[in-house]
Amino acid sequence: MKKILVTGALGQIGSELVVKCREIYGNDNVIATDIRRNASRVVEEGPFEIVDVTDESALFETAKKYKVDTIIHLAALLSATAEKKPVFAWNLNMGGLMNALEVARNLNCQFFTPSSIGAFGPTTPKDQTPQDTIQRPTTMYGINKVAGELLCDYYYKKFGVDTRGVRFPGLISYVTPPGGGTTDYAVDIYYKALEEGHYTSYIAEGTYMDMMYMPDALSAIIQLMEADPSELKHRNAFNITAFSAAPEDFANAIRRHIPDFTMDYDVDPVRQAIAESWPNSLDDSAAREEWGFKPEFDLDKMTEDMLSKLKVKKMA
Ligand code: AKB
Repeated sequence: MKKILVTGALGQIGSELVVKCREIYGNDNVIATDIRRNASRVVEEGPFEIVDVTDESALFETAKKYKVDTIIHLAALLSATAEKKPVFAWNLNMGGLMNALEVARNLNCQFFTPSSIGAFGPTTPKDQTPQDTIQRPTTMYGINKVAGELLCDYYYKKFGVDTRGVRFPGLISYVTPPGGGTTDYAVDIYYKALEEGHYTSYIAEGTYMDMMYMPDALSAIIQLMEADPSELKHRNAFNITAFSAAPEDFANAIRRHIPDFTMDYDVDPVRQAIAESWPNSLDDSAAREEWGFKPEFDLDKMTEDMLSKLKVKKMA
């Protein structure tokens, strides 16, 4: 990766990935794009352009203007919002991906886009879900993710576009909150623990999903994009996980720092149904073997860091 264009750069992943990539590759070599502008490091510290990913020519012109050789396509709706707006989700998630792949093909760019644990469904083996297994998701988001994985493989096989991807679990970060996901509770719980000492979980006790702290997610993207292509047996997309946890595991980890923290439940049937259709835990051995994926943060290490960073953020 030398000159990178990032779509959805102000979202949960983009707002940290752009900063990290600029540290590695130089400010001018990471072009951030989004459909809006805000006062942030992403906008202020390097090239930033307003681009709607459903407008292929705008995306193409921006990529051409900056002579990019890599596209990291992050603009998408998450699972819970996609369930509320399925047609909009299809148009944005699939239309945006198709446009970004076409730009990558025309400008000969390397390409990354994230898939998700949402690419699995109720008939997928739930525990230690294999890399290659049944993928019959029952959500619009999941359908978009499976179709996206296949489309990226197609562009690799048919046109030789160097497409790579991971299936992200729930991502936890203190920088930019996620919006409209099923795993968002695992971020909200930390904010509420510090603000109110209490959290009401919309996901039921005993519901396990894979999770990951953002620094591990960012390293995974960069490591996979830098990986030797001859080592990659898979491409779109690798299972990756840091740990599997249910709401009560987060509560117990938080209590080791805030002993009076309490949690109760008010389960949201829509997000609970989505969570129940997803795996409890992934087998990420293909990512470990093919490109050396190795997360640094488990639940306790992440909780310690998350709470201390959020305290500093609150004081600022
Ligand atoms: C969501 O909950 O929709 C995302 C995901 C796991 O893809 N965080």
